[in-house]
Amino acid sequence: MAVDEISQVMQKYNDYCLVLVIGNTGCGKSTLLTSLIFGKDSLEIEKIDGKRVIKQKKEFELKDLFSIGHDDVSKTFLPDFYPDRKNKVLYADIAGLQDTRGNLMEFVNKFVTKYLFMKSKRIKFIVAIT
Ligand SMILES: Nc1nc2c(ncn2[C@@H]2O[C@H](COP(=O)(O)OP(=O)(O)OP(=O)(O)O)[C@@H](O)[C@H]2O)c(=O)[nH]1
Ligand SMILES: [Mg+2]
Repeated sequence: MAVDEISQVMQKYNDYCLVLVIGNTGCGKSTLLTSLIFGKDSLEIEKIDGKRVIKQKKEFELKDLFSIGHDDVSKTFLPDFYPDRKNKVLYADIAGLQDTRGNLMEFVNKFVTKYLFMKSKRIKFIVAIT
């Protein structure tokens, strides 16, 4: 998702309820949203570099879902969106707090998240605590 596409998405789905997860980087926001949308069967456990990590199953990766991290570097940057047209819900996978990639990323993340809140008529958010 490019920066200029964010405003287009927010405009297109302006009557949808925005659903997002707020929490520190790496707390499982992308994983939780994937599970909320497609159910826990969309996920599997895989060993990467000797560590057990949760991943999207191959068939769900094809749907261009939210990226799940598997190392110590923050994964999500600019938000990825998934519109649930039946229920008029727009899921947004946003960057985490305390981004490991530095202050500039942290600043952009805060700016983008504030923008989403300002542009939404209705919001439901989950606070994830680790
Ligand atoms: N044990 C366990 N690991 C989890 C759980 N949820 C996510 N993880 C793992 O935590 C790591 C980070 O998950 P993400 O979903 O990418 O976390 P995030 O909050 O989106 O991270 P950023 O996008 O970097 O801010 C991945 O390796 C997941 O497999 C959980 O409920 N239990
Ligand atoms: Mg993420």
